[in-house]
Amino acid sequence: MKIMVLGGDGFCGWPTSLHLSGKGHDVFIVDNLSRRNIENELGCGSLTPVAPVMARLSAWKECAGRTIQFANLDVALEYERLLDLIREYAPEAVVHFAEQRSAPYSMKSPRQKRYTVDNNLNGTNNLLCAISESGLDVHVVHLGTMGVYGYGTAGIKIPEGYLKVKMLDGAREVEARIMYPPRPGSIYHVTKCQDALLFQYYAENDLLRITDLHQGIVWGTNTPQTALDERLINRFDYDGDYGTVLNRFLMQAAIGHPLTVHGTGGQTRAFIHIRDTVRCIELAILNPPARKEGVKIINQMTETHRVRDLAAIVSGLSGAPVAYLENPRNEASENDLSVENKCLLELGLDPTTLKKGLMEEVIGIARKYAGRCDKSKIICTSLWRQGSVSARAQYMPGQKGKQKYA
Ligand code: NAD
Ligand code: USQ
Repeated sequence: MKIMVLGGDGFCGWPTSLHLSGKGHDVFIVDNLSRRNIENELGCGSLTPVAPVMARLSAWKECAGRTIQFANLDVALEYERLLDLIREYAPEAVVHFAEQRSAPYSMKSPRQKRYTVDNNLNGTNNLLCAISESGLDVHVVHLGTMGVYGYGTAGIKIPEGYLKVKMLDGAREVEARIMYPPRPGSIYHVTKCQDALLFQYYAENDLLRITDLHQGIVWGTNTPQTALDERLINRFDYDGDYGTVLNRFLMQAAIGHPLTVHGTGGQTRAFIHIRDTVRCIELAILNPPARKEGVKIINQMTETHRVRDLAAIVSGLSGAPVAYLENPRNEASENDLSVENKCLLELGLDPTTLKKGLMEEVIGIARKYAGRCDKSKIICTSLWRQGSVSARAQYMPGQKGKQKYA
């Protein structure tokens, strides 16, 4: 199949591109390298040494004998170029990763809030509008987030996108299937909820075929393809803005930093290993919805965990102490989360769950590149509400009285 991967230079997009190319698909990456620019803005890069994009592509050609094409293009700003590219390449599927994906970054200041909204919503609308204008039958596979649902606050197992409800019209009861009510917890998550409305509209009005993958937090770093050669290595975000919780804990364990639990660590979240991410995306591409079916929504996660339980597991593995920090976010201090993930299991996914060996593999990679870590970037500094206490204020290296250790 001909597959265009928007955001194919990123953490999920790069291993997905290699996986699809390795499976014999013809892959075309589109990326404006904005994530590499944000590294410069934040003064913090990937823990692993990520090669320049052209070096990555020639290393893949050398190792796998496969060519991946690349265009440096801003999906949110360069509509005509995107349209021309879609017309020329005529992909059968477009995988859409090309968004600003960090919740803390999206809450940093008005500039980042506005950038996240402009970038994510214009990018998604441009893609859908260009496919419609091209007249081609292209299946869009979008990477959405479990965070659109609000993490189980309704007290039921979270269904895959749609909810069966009974509505009361006076004494009359009416049954309906509605989209699960959105409950975003950051500006970033707001953009994913709004993407969903764009998908609904273009699927109904323009009959586009769209799959929205509501993905949990991705952990791990390498896939069999990215491990082939150091120039193919995947990025490993560890900083307070882009690093996600489990990879951060594993990296902190590797360098002997206390594990940075926010609040009580009672937040329960959905997780998926990067090796399953790439498999799920291929399954989604191979099983598109029919033209008039509406948006197909799939929960792309394999397990749920509470943050403090993860900290205890990683601490048990490594001996790292646990630091309970003031939570810089505005989120429920405790929540239960139960999620339906039948779709992918029925399509044949054999889930990779949290295993000692896999966690040790990540710790090993983090140890190997520990010298590249800037410890001053570890603590989260982005605040959900101005004036709230930052995690940094709570964590003062050398002043043990300021933090609580488990
Ligand atoms: P990432 O930041 O590593 O990758 C995103 C890529 O998109 C980057 O290479 C960036 O340069 C590119 N990009 C951003 N805006 C663009 C634009 N306007 N034009 C062209 N390219 C653009 O993020 P990631 O972790 O790979 O996440 C990819 C997608 O998966 C995101 O949409 C995110 O919401 C979703 N997701 C990620 C996770 C996770 O844990 N990483 C979990 C759930 C969902
Ligand atoms: N947390 C800590 N300590 C840390 C980092 C995070 O306790 O050092 C806590 C946070 O407060 C939060 C939870 O861990 O309660 C998850 O935080 P995260 O940074 O791992 O994940 P999140 O901000 O939700 O975002 C990540 C990705 C995003 C994706 C989302 C999926 O960056 O792109 O959409 O996971 S989900 O969480 O299911 O919405």
